[in-house]
Amino acid sequence: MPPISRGFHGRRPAVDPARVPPGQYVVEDFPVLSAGPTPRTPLEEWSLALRGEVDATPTWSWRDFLELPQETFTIDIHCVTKWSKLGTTWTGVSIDTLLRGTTEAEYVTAFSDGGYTTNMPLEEIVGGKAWIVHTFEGEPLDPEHGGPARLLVPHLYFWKSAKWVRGLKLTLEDEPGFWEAGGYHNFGDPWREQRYWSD
Ligand SMILES: Nc1nc2c(c(=O)[nH]1)N[C@H]1C(S)=C(S)[C@@H](COP(=O)(O)O)O[C@H]1N2
Ligand SMILES: [Mo]
Repeated sequence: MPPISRGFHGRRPAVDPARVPPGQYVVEDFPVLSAGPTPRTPLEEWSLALRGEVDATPTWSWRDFLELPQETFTIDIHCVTKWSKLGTTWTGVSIDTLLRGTTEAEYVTAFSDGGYTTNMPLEEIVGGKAWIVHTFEGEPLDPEHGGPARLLVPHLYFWKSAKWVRGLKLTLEDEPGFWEAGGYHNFGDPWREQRYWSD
């Protein structure tokens, strides 16, 4: 028996404070944050596309997508509304695997069923830093969390991780996405607390 009661907090795994960006708190649950209704695209109609300034603009069906090399990894995620969730495990396809061919593009806009968009410099999603994921903790990703597939860019605030993603548009110029045009920071680094335009 431990000498001191853990009180009303219950049993919690120890948190390494070095993993929690400034102003964030750690949650055990997985909050849902969606700007609109959850789209339900049947898998037979689903596709993933590369568009814009890239010399190969492939489209993958659901089956094609699942046949690409898959990676399973465990990572921390940080929402601008201040929750962080540590040690989440995902399976999906690295953006490096999707981006064939050369590109002059400097920026990328992810686009989703339902019209959501989010933008970032292209270099933020290559080099093993981002994936399109379809499995969370070994189970198909819930529609509420972006299933069948979402972008995952864990080193930026979670609004960059577009749910229900259907493609990536590569661009020469930066094009602010849904929340970026609505007052959220254009880059969104949680370690620099880049939450809003003014940060
Ligand atoms: N398509 C789409 N993607 C989205 C959003 C959205 O409203 N639509 N919300 C973003 C925001 S603000 C956050 S914090 C995360 C929330 O993901 P979750 O609901 O899985 O926690 O998804 C991001 N991706
Ligand atoms: Mo968010």
